[in-house]
Amino acid sequence: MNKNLRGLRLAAAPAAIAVAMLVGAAAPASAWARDGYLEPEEMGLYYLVNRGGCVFDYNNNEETLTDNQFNGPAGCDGRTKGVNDNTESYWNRDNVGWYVYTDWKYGGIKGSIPSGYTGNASANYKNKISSSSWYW
Ligand SMILES: [Ca+2]
Ligand SMILES: [Ca+2]
Repeated sequence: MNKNLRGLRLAAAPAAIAVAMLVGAAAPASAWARDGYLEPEEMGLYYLVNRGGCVFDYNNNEETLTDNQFNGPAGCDGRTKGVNDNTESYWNRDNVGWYVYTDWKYGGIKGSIPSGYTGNASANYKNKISSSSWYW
């Protein structure tokens, strides 16, 4: 998938919502970013080590994480807490790579998380990630 196709995918989401409403179907329980459930084509930042606690799932650049909070999974540790400077592990379920940064607006120390990679944040990143952007 090239960058243009990715843009199309993101732009297509509202259309999918409209179709679901037209047919009266319940919104899918999965495949939506920021819903607290990490699905394929999403990048996830976890509140605790070893993919523990809540997860912040996203699939578009986050210039800052100060306006994001943990929403799920249901009953998870860390729910409603802020994501900024508050993540200890990650799992990239997206088909692209993701950079994480220790400052907002893609500043500070930059780390790369290849597609499919999961792990615990090293000392440089643990509870310090503040923005994130995807890459090929
Ligand atoms: Ca999701
Ligand atoms: Ca954000």
